[in-house]
Parts: sequence; C-alpha cells; structure tokens
Amino acid sequence: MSAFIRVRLWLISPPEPSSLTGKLPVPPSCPCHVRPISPGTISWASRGAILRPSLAERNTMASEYKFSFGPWNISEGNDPFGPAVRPTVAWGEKLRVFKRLGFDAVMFHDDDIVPDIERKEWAQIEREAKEMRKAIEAEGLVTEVTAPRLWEDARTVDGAFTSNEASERKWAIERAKRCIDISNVMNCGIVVLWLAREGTYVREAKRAIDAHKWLLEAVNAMLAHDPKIRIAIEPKPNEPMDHAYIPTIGHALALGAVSNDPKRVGGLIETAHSLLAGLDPSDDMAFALAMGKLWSVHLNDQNGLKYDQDKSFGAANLRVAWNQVRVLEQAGYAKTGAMVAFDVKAMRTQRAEVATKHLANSRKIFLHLVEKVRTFDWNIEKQCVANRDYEELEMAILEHLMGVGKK
Ligand code: 3MF
Ligand code: MG
Repeated sequence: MSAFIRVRLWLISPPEPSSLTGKLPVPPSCPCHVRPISPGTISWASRGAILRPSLAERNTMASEYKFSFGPWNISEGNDPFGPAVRPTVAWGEKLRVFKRLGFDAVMFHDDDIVPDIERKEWAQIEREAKEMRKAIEAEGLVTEVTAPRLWEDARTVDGAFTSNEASERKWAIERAKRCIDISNVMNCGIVVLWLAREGTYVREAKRAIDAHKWLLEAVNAMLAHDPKIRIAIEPKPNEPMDHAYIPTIGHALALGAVSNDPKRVGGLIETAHSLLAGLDPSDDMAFALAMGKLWSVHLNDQNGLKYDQDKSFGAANLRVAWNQVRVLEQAGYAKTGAMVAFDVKAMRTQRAEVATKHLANSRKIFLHLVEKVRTFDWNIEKQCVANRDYEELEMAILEHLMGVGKK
C-alpha cells in the first residue's frame, strides 16, 4: 500500500494523534501557512472537527474583509422584456441596509452621488457630494469607489472615449474628470472605469486602432487631472456592445502599462465578466494579484455565455466561487486594503420585502467559502500535486465543499 493510499484511508478513520506523530501539530489556518509534512504521516489538522473555526474566529474573518455594494444593487426588477416589478427604494432607505447586512462601504456612480449631474454647476455638485459624504459617514460607511456613468447620456450612444465625434469624446473626458473631483470630496481614491459603450456593433463602424489610442488619451487625461487618483479598469467583453475594446484584465493592464503613470492604473475583476469572456475568474484575479493590480472585485455569478446575469455569488458555479476565494485568501487580499464588492441583482421574481437577500446571501456564501478554504487540509493538495494525482485532489475538494467523505 502506498503512503498516499494509507493517508487517504487514515482520513476516513484517523487514529489518535499520539500514535501517528506523538504530538499534536498546530492546524494550518490558511494555505499560506502550509507546513511541510514528512512522508507517510499526515497532519492532525485533517480532523475536520477540530478545524471548524469558532464563532470568534468567524467574526474575525468577517472583519478582516471589507464589503461593499452599490445603490443599483437594490433594484426594481425591470429587464429588457418587462417593466419594474418592485417599487423604487429611496436612497435613504437603501443606506440603512448596508450596516444592517454587515457591509462597510458604498460604491457609487457619480450621478448616484449627485443626481441630474449634467444640469448642475460645480458649486452645487460639491455641496451635494459633501452632504452625501456626511450621510454615509453617519451610518459608519465609507466610499469604496466612484465611477463616471458614461453610458446613459445621449452624447455617448456610439461610445464615450471612443465616439467618432471629437466633441463627444471631449465631453466624456470632462465628465470623467468631474467624477474624480467628486471622488475627492467623498474621500475616495479610486475611480472605476467600466467602459460600457467603448466598442462596436459593426466592426467597420470605428477605427479600432484610433479607438485604443483615444482610450489611452482619456486615461492619461484623468491621471493628469489629479496627481493621486487611481483608476481601476473593469473589463467586460460584451453587453451592451457586441464587442468591447477592453474585454479582459490583460487588455486593461496593458493599457495601464503604457499610460503616463502605470502605477496608478489597475483593475477590478467581476466574476460574470470573466465568465462571459470564457475565462476563469480566479485565474484573472491571480493575474492581477501577481502584478499588484487587483484593486477591487465584483463578485457575482453567471450561467455560461449568456446575458450578464449578476446572480448571487456562488449560486451557479460554487467550485468557481471557491477558487476565487482561495486565490484571494492566498494573496492576503483583505490585508491589501482592497474590498470585496458584490455586483449582484435580485431575481425579478423576488418580492420587495425580500429583495436584499441576494446581497446578504452573497456575503454569507463568501464567508462560508473563506471558512472552507481555511479548513481544507492543504497537505492533501501538496501530496496530490507531488503525486500528480489530480483526480484525488479534485475529489478531496469536492468532498470538502459538500461536507462529506471524511466523517
Ligand atoms: C456592468 C457592471 C457595472 C459596473 C459599474 C461600475 C452597473 O456589467 O458591472 O455595474 O460594475 O458601473 O461602477
Ligand atoms: Mg460590475
């Protein structure tokens, strides 16, 4: 019997630790703390029961991570085929939901902070932004990110930074600068660029080479406008456009790398957007993390290559969700100061009284997965990798996620 099979049998019925190694090893709390193991023995940590975090430990987990969502994540349920099915929730009411559900921060579009922004002068915009900052701080909240909403104005029907009209491109850059000014009032150092309409329905409609140069010009104009602001590009391959110009995190970081201040351009990865690009969100996150460029995440879920569904985190692809949490844990993401945002939508079928469950549930699933990552015996991963036995590794992970197999 190979040492490895002995280990797996041991997992089913572990002997007392003293008969194994003579002492009780300390359980590794996360993959970064995996200890080397001697051949033929396995850590006492494999005994799931003693690894289950206590309530205090779970509270620590929750407070290590900072969570946010945006006002648009509490919505009326309209879709392209039907109108609203829930009444609009006033901002004041939404504001109270954040703390109640255990959230720490708000992500805002510029016009979430100052409605009708296009009709207002700076003095009024500044006044309203200050009021908003006071209102969220009174709730114990901060602003995670701001984002210029460049895709609803009539001037951006065919693109903002990449419109064929010079005057429209100019307008878009001015609006992005204004968003930076609002961000400063909100004491928020990150502006997100979701480049909604930067792309085409018909390839020949734009000169793509020029369009990419215009995107770079826009990023440079934003960097020049404020010496401290950081720009987090949120890539998405399609929707609303057939094809977007910045479809992946690779494109986003390449653009940043040739900007006038690469260290102030990073990325935000949304689960659904990676899936829509046919990519694995955890690998996209790992790529950005390896470059020190993952400045926020929009966790959610998605059934394959369909419209952008913004489902609750883990609801469609639990294993994919586990890997996202695994990679964030491995990187010590919480300690980088970056937050976990949920860009999720309540199902249209959800009644108004229960139309915030998607937020509470996404946070809960995230924390359950943190617990799962921290209680997996990473020695199993080490041994399986050493033996190149990935079927065994996969089974161990699936059993761990299902809570079966090692009782
Ligand atoms: C669209 C999105 C956006 C962006 C947001 C950035 C409405 O698929 O994900 O959500 O996340 O605009 O601030
Ligand atoms: Mg998003």
